[in-house]
Amino acid sequence: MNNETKPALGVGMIGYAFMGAAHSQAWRTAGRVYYLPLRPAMVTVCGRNRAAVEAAAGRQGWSSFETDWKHVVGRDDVDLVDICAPGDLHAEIAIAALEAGKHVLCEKPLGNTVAEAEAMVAAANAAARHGVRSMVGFNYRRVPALALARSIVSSGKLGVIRHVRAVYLQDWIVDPAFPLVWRLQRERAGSGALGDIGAHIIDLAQFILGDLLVGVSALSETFVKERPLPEESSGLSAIGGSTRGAVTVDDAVLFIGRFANGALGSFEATRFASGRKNAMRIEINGSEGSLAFDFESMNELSFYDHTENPELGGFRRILVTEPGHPYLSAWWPPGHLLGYEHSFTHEIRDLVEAIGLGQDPSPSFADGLQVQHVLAAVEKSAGAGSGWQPIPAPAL
Ligand code: SOE
Repeated sequence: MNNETKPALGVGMIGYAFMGAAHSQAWRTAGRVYYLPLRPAMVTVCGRNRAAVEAAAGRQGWSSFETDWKHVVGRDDVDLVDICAPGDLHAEIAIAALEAGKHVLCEKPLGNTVAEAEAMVAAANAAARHGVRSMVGFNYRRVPALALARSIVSSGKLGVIRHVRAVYLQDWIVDPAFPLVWRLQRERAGSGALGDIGAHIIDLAQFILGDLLVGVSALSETFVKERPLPEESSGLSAIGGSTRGAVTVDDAVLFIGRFANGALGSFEATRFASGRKNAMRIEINGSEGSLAFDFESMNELSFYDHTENPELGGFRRILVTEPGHPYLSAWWPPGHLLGYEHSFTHEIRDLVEAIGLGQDPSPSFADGLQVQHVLAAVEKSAGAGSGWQPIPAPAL
């Protein structure tokens, strides 16, 4: 039976910018590459600006468009609401959708605060009792090389895990003339680099290790304190009536952490790593070996086997394109590579498969809440300057 004869899963997406475009690509593709128990139907996309969302509907492949998310949640032809809106809208939309009996996919981070995430988890748990499913969109878990890293660690091949070191480096706001977009406003985004890209490496480290952080100590910085207001500066408070506003989130955060099983972690998330566009790297060191991943070479995983003869040993490159590698069986012959967008197709594939099989997708809202707790702990530590030991200036 091909996918065309499967029952439809009506999808309504809120938001149509970068994440909306990435999710649209996945909704268009997943059912054409994988056999799914349900056929995704791209029913409607929602945005406040009518002209812009109508154009997005045509460009991204949605059958209709809405300008009020409440209409999406109320539509009988929508079975799943996909939230690709800024973080300040996640909780309200997700809770309303779950209470209306709609499955929910919500972009990361789950909410802007722990309280919001807790309310979302409560709504998800109540909805799950009626077979309504929910997932948070940590898409990098579905990069095949990172899914492979998890299976290697869980196999015990690396032995006892001692270190995780992860960075997520961007540079899109290095120019102080870059405007005060929503990602730079606490009331919209919840936090800056920490919640936007730091959330990814926190989730990835915990996912690959199968272990949770139990404590952190942090530093953060806002290098550029104010920026020009964007055109649509609705609700932004200009500084002294000027055309500039205060940046109310972190530009960069560095933190260390300890995992429940004893591993030590070091993490860096910044939007000021000049020259690094979307450089996400993670390395795991264990008593028997190590793994290293660099998103700029996302089809590769470096593996070091510490049990090998050191004179013949060293990191070797695994090209993660074999049919037996995670997600690869549906794609191309070995050596033909995948991209960023495939992680979203894999995410949607796993979500639709779980819904069709009556199972809870992963990562759950509860997983998203756990990341939210780490984000809050990092912010609290950075704010308290806890553990900070000043170095005396050299005598002149
Ligand atoms: C912006 O930093 C961003 O779009 C993140 O929000 C995404 O989660 C990341 O995948 C790419 O960069």
